[in-house]
Amino acid sequence: MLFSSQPPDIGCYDIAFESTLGADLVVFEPEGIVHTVSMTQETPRIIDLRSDTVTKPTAAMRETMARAEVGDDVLGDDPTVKALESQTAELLGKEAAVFVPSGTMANQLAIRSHTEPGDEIFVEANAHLYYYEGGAPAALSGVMCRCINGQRGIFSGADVEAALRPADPHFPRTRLVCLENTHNRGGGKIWSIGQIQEVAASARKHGLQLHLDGARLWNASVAAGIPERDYASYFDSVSVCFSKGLGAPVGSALAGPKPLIDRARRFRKMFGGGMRQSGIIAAGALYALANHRARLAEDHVNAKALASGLAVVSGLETAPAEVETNMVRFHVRTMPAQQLVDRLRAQGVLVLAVGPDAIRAVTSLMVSAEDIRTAVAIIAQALG
Ligand code: TLP
Repeated sequence: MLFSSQPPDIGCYDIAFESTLGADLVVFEPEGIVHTVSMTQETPRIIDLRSDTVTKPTAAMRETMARAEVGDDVLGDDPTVKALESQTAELLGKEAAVFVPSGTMANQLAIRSHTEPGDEIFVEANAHLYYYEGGAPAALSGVMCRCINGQRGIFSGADVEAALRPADPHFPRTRLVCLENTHNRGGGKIWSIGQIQEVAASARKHGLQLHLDGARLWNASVAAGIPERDYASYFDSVSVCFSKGLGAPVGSALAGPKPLIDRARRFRKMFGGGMRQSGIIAAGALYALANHRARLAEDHVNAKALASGLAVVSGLETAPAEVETNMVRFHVRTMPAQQLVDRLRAQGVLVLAVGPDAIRAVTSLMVSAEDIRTAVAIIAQALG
């Protein structure tokens, strides 16, 4: 319970730590009558497939966070943050890592640390760090982005070669090539090691650095059975998120060689990302690394099941064979995507429109196999 002795006035208090959905409520009535109401029957369950960022910390994670040893991390005093940074660096086979509040900050610190204003970076046209980060490469690093059109986020060494221009004062200095694995707008697509090797070889031939947006590298690793450090070995820097499928409430990291991470730490302060007793949230990330990585396989099974269920719903187009991790993208043929999103919301199923006729659904530890079956039925009904 959230309180121990004196009941407050009159009201309802959520006592479930795992989730407020389907939770029990303690109800205080006049005359000091206290009773518990199970909401499981009465409240329709919300099935939240908008993102894996909606994951809430479990009771065990919260307990670990509450007990975390902390200190002032900007002064280098937080033992839990230090433990997370060294464990992340180790997992990714890098010399050092820096803990940051968000995946966006990790990516933008990488760009800022690899470049100087006026430089050019190569990004895939749908890359999160270009498409979804508020124009940050221009605003925070003063770089030019040269877009490469990929196939579900994947491009080739030949694409890198084709985009390169000769060293000439007319042109910006090209410094960095960025990849994303898994690729968000590519529908959770995994880069194969062969594809990475090929792009890395072209980049290296021309003296370019490589950054990986590995917000969901954990998913790629579990799905492909390839350790994170094997993927990471082709890159100078790698960003990872603890706050997506891993289920930590906050936090990401940037890993790489020590001089680069020292430089990123300086920019972290400049960007306002120096946190103080951040061991509280780092503890959630450490818990997630230890306990929530292997279970991502369940999310992948659920995403496949969702796509297979939707494949036979008329009015939709989906390709179950393209589902490699925890994301499903489907197209709506009979109404605008947003209209279906609104109808589904009214029925307790949350998804996101990612184009005029495209919808994204993401599985995570917040949804069960049964939720997936329910969601398919509700989506079929909303279209009917
Ligand atoms: N992605 C979010 C939204 O911003 C779209 C989501 O719901 O998928 N890299 C990748 C590949 C991402 O998908 C995201 C978040 C980030 C970086 C940024 O992470 P945060 O939200 O922590 O800044």
